[in-house]
Formats: sequence, structure tokens, C-alpha cells
Amino acid sequence: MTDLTPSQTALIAQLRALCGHANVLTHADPGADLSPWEQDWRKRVKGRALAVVRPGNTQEVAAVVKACAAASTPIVPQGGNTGLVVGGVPNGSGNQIVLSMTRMNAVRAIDPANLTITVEAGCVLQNLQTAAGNAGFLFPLSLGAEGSCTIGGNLGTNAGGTQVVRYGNTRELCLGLEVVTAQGKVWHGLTGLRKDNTGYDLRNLMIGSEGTLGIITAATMKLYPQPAAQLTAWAAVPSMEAAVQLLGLAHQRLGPGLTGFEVMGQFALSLVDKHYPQLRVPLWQETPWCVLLENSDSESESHARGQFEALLEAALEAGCVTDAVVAENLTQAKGLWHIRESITLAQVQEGLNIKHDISIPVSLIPAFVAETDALLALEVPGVRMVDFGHLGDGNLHYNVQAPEGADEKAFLRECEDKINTLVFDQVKRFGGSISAEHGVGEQKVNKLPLYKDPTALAMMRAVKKALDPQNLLNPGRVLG
Ligand code: FAD
Ligand code: 2HG
Ligand code: ZN
Repeated sequence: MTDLTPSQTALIAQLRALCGHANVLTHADPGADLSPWEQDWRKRVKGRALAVVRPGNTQEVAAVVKACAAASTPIVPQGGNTGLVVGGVPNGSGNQIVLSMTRMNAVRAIDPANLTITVEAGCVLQNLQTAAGNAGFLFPLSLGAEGSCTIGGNLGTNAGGTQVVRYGNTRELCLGLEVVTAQGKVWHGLTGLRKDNTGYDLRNLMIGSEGTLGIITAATMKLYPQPAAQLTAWAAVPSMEAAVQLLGLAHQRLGPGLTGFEVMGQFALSLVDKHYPQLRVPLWQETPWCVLLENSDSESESHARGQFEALLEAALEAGCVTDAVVAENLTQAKGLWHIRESITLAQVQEGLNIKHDISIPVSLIPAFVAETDALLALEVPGVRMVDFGHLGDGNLHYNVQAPEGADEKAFLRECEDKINTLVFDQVKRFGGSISAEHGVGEQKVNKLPLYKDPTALAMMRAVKKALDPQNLLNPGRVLG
């Protein structure tokens, strides 16, 4: 630890006394490799941590925060480190600790009558889904990173995923939180109440705050009955207008049974076909867009199938679908969802790219895409658009891949800011948001003041100052 100051050395000794020697990792440890905690998922940024601290319970989290506050040492909360906006890794200063929540992964309680499950923040989303399933319930949050992201990270980012059209974002799925404040106090808010009007909504303030206002240590989440049947269809649609028309029909015909509505552009699917040919992407060559629909039915499989077939017939007749396949069984349905979830990884295989997680009123998405595609093609000839996402929520991943054969690093250096500005200006013009899902993190920190209502921004700064006056929690993220 030769390069540490005496106070940093003392802090590390204190943290080791609090959490156990093995649960505080530093670069000075023999054979230390902290890169899993220091490198972001997209490999855009590699920070350097003073230490990685892995508390085992809420009291330890509170004690760690108090010790860090006394030493003026910033804390970066981290769950599964699958975030896409550089929000959960330390900066390059070597002065920040990473507070890794993954040891706190217990399911604390299931209350079947209240339809709730209480879990610790480091519980991996898939394990939460399984615990709910084993108890005969559904926990509907679902996203491609569910095998490694944690519920704490999902709450920190207010993650969306593929079931939002029916169940809402993570915020809508949460009934209570346990939080360690920037002063190291514990807020015991795991009520499980569905109604509570006793003042400001601190729970919803914490959710989506990306680790800048408090550390979530546990949460009480909503459970739902498991559907009697779940059917998945894959439809070829001739245009984005047709996809929006199909969405309207699906709402009309399926009502609350519509639990997923994802759109995927031809180039996005061509990347899956290119990098994962074994996945056998259906219909993509014959159509500019495909849509993945899910129908969850509380009656029976035959009822669901009847409804679904009637919907697709009506859509074929209206011309908003040109061809479709309905999965015959769960394995086929999983295969179709796997194709959808593989777009992100196929983009990684293809090379460096620029991501957007924008939202626009659904009705305006066709005009937004047509106009913005044309503007981008003029500004950066040859860019390849990887468009896909949660059309049912008006949320598009309007991603941009470098032109074929381009020097990717040079492309990012020269074009990323220009492309972001063009896309975000368009988003503003269409009344949308520059982040519907992944958050601000470090990546959009300079853009937020340009696109967020100035009064809203001032209120956000006031909240941050009130709750974290020392600016210890994830500094430089969200508000910069
Ligand atoms: P991390 O990456 O560790 O952290 C994310 C943020 O939350 C950071 O700011 C961190 O400081 C903060 N944080 C973490 N834990 C806590 C805590 N306990 N208390 C307070 N703050 C905390 N996102 C979507 O919204 N929808 C998707 O469909 C989606 N699909 C994805 C698919 C893939 C393949 C990948 C790689 C990512 C995807 N994401 C998606 C992004 C990411 O998975 C989510 O943002 C997820 O919620 C992050 O969880 P995590 O545990 O990995 O958090
Ligand atoms: C998804 O919807 C995620 O799959 C990731 O939000 C989006 O890779 C992306 O851009
Ligand atoms: Zn998404």
C-alpha cells in the first residue's frame, strides 16, 4: 500500500475491522485483480478503486458509510455491474471505494397474502424470479442481464425491460425500501404497504437515483399471480407505422394480457443472424421490422391461442402484419425471446457502437425514426442503425454502429458527440426523454443540463445537497 496516504491506510484497516479482512480488497493484496469491479460492462471506462468493500449486512453498510464520511472518501455503490452508462464503477482517481452489494443476497421473507417478497439488494434478479416462482408467484421484471444484475441495481436505475407494457418499471414493482443514508443512518422503510400518504415519497426518490442519494440495502417488491398460459408470437411488419398500428390492435384485443411488445429492425436482426446463426432468426430477411408479442392469459392455453390467432388474423387483414409465427411450446417461446435478448451481445461482437435508450410518445415514433435516420445518414454517411426495443413503452434503443470497415475508435472520437447531439435534439423536438431505461450515469452527465427542464434540474440539485451535503455518494454521476 505504498502509494496510499496514512489516512487512506487507516481507513482500509478500519473497513477490514468492520467487514472482515477478506471482504476488503485492495490493489496491494497479493495477486489482486480488481478489474471486475473497475471495468464497466461496455468496456468504455476502467477506473481505479481505493478498495472494493463487500459488506455482509445492513449494519456493516451503515458502519462503512460512517467511516467513509469521516474520511471524506467517496462511495460508488455497485450491484452486478451490468449498467450501460458508466454509473457503477469508480473513476480513475484511486480515491473512491466500490461498495459491492453482492454478499447481501438473501430472500428475507415472502408474504403470500400481501403478495410481496422482501429481498436484500444484492439478490440477483434471476434468483428473485426463481424464489417468486417456487412460491407460486410471478415477479415480472425481466431483462437480458437478469442472470447477473441485482435488484439493488435495478432499483438504482429504475430498470425497465420487456414486461413494462403490463407491469411497469422497477419503481412500479416496489413497495418499500431499506436504505443507508449518506450519514450512515438506516431508514427502515420495508413496509409493504400499498397506500401511504404520510408526506414526501422518499421511496420513489431513491429509486432511479443511481446510487447518488442513498444505498439501498433491501426492498419489498410486488408479486403477481402466475399466468395460466403465456404465448409468444413473432410477426413481420412492413413499416414502423404498421408496428404502431399492431400495438393498438394488440391492446384492444388482449387488454391486460399483452405483456410484451418488442420491435426489432432488420439490421439489428442481421447482426444476430451473423454472429449467432444457430439461433435461426425467423422472417428477418423479408421485412424491415419484426415484432415480438407476448400474451399472458389467466384462463387457459387454448383461450390464449384463440385470442392470439384472432389478433394476428385481424392484423394480416389490416395489412400491418405480413407474416407471423406463434411459438408452439415454451422452448420455442424462449428461443424467440433469446433472439431478442441477443441483439446487445451481437452488437458487442460487431464492434464499438453508440447506444441510446430514448423514449418518445408511441404515436410519434414512426416520424422520429424516419426523420432522424435521414438526418444521421446526411451527417455521418454509412452509419448502420441498430434499432430495437420496447415499442409498447415508446422506448427505443436507437443505436448506431460505425460504418462498415471504419476505424471504430476514430469513429467514436470524431462522431459520438455529434451523433448524440443530433439524436437528443430530435428527441427534444419530439417531446421525448434522452434516457428511458439505462439512466444518466457518467455518460450523459454533460447532456442532462441541455435537455432537462432547468427548474427540475435545480430541484434535483437541492435534493442532492440536502441528502448528501458532502457529495460522497457516487459523485460525478447524474448531476456531475
Ligand atoms: P450496477 O451496474 O452495478 O449499477 C447500476 C447503477 O445502480 C449504478 O449507478 C450504481 O451505483 C447503482 N446501484 C447499484 N446497486 C445499488 C444499491 N444497492 N443502492 C443504490 N444504488 C445502487 N436495463 C434496462 O433498464 N432494461 C433492459 O432491458 C436492460 N437490458 C440489459 C441487457 C444487457 C445484456 C445488459 C448488459 C444490460 C441491460 N440493462 C437493461 C442495463 C442494466 O442491466 C440495468 O441497468 C440493471 O438494472 C443494472 O443492475 P446492476 O445490479 O448490474 O447494477
Ligand atoms: C435491452 O432492451 C437493453 O435489451 C439493452 O436495454 C439495450 O443494448 C442496448 O442498447
Ligand atoms: Zn431496453
